Amino acid sequence: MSQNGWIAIIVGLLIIAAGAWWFTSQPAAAPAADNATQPSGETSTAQTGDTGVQVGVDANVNTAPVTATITYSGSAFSPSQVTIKKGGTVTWKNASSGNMWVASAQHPTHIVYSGTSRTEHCPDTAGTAFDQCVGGGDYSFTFTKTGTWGFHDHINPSAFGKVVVVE
Ligand SMILES: [Cu+2]
Repeated sequence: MSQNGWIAIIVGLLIIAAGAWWFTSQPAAAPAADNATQPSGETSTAQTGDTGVQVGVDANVNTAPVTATITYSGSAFSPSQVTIKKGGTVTWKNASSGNMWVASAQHPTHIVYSGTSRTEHCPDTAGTAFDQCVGGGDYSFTFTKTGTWGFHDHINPSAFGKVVVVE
């Protein structure tokens, strides 16, 4: 019985030693796997997602450019939509072989941006009406009103687009 008792103690110590070895050797590998999968898969994605949304909203408000360039091919504007900050300037490059006449919606009056019709505001020497007022080459306009402002080529009204002006 006493021999069995010693055997039991030795076996018990071996089990404890094996358990201690297992616990000390296991964490070395396990946390590495945890770090590789769980934090990046769960915690870090959640944080990135939250942060990303926050930054994305701020970025849209704060990083709207103050200038934009739109190229006209003669049949279409590219890009057809741009977003700029209030006070920013959009330049239309005429890459067509003919004339371009950029103007505010609505064709043919061009009344939407300025509140005045084409016959009232052309020629607009102050440049406050969103209207090129004549067929020609490149055109630039500085937007002082927030909103979504449609435009078109008055010579070819099937070509159109919009300028979004944000605060
Ligand atoms: Cu027009």
